Amino acid sequence: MTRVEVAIVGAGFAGIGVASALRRAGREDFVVLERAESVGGTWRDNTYPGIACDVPSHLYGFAAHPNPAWSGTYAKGAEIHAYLEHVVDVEGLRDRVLLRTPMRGAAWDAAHDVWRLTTPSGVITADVLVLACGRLTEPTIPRFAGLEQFPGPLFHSARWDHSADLAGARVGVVGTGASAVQIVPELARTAAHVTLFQRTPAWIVPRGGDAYSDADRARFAASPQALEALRADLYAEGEARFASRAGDSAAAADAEAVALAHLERQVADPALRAALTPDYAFGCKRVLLSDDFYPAVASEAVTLVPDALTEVDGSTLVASDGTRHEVDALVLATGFASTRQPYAELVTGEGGVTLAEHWSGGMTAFASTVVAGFPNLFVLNGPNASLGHSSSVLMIEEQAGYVTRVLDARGGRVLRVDPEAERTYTDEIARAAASTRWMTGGCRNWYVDERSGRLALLWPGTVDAFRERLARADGSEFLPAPAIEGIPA
Ligand code: N01
Repeated sequence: MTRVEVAIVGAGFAGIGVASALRRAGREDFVVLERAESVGGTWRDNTYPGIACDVPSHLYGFAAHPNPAWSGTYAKGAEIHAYLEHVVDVEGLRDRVLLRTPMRGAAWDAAHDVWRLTTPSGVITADVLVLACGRLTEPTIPRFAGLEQFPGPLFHSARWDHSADLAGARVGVVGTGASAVQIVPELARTAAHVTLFQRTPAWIVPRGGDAYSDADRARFAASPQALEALRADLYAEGEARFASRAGDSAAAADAEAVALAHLERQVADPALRAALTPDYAFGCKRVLLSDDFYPAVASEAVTLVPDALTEVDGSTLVASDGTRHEVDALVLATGFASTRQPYAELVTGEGGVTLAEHWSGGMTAFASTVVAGFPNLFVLNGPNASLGHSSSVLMIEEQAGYVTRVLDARGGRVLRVDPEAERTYTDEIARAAASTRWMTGGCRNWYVDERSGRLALLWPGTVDAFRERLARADGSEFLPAPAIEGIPA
């Protein structure tokens, strides 16, 4: 049996971020459980053609690990995966990461005030449990009638089957989210034909960006100050973008005009343009950045079916308008189970209540990080910790800072979140979210819990506001330790 102070579950950006923060704060007694063969989370799992990050590379990394070697304004998926491997090495975390070690369950042992984690290689006992399991990890596969009988290659965008030869094949793609807009232009270049099923068009703005030259990279390497200044500029640009994504109608109208002009410039056919024009508020769904999606859709290589896929009949895909489309392969870019995280089923807190039960009306946590009924537990990237306007890594860094601060102040005490603090914080979020486009924009998005209608995934503010909110958490979110008979509390 392994005994540690802190067990972190997941070795993606969040797990690596919190492990680095612990180490930098002088904590050594921790392990990171990773179910897969390597670290990297999203950037290990998503290997589809065209994968890149649509957040600028110099903002999409840890502040403590600027990377002068990024290939361009937007990093490719494989580079980001390599970056995370590099951070694990330079932070000295390699021997702390237990690969191929899934958490099968974690239960609070109230008799001993510890978490007991079940893994295939035995039980790990930890004072503190950090869930850094990701929030877009579990592919959503819609239940299309006949899907199982589809005769050709069939896979989800996050489980790309590189053994499938799609060059020269007729490929069906379902979905028009951030993954699909990167995949479709690549497939349009290589496949015989692409048939794209669009249930809801996305708002798309120009991406721009350049490859960095060797001279750029040398300049970044020679001047850490230049890199820091670039990151600060990108941060400020991101924060300025918040208004257009949230509730400010003037800012949204400006951004919407940019998106419509982009569509008009890139798609000449009015009927196709109409089919690609969203009928819900700008910002309600994640705004996408792409310069090559519209040209691909407008090209001969792609047929846009402006309807949902509803049925699979052998190798024929049937859309909700009844049209039938023959394909050889099928790619499901249908997103992820965001509101019901599978890890929540595995974690049992006080009184035998699972995290999934506690979250039956949607995920909640005080400071987006600590949960009533789950002592000494932290969740990263879970309730209200995602962003629609800037880099998620910034949020992870803030949460990791909160974890180390709280642990430093803990002493030996068990941290029990005051349920009232969690409720008040949740109400605060609901008030801030109420007038935002995520709630009022007339779309379906992965940020809102379908059971309660609450904004459960997104932080409804700027990164600065999150930092300020966490700074205001002064420890009163935790219940005082109960008095022990004979010893004053
Ligand atoms: O998934 P999604 P994603 N017929 O849920 C459609 C991040 N990300 O993998 O909108 C037809 O956005 C569904 O339609 P609708 C980013 O945070 C980041 O693309 O529900 N379509 C939708 O169009 C992003 O938000 C990067 O009506 C069907 C699509 O499937 C998140 O990951 C890159 C359908 C799912 O879109 C998820 O993006 C990639 C059907 N029957 C991803 N069923 C970066 O660059 C579902 N759909 C940082």
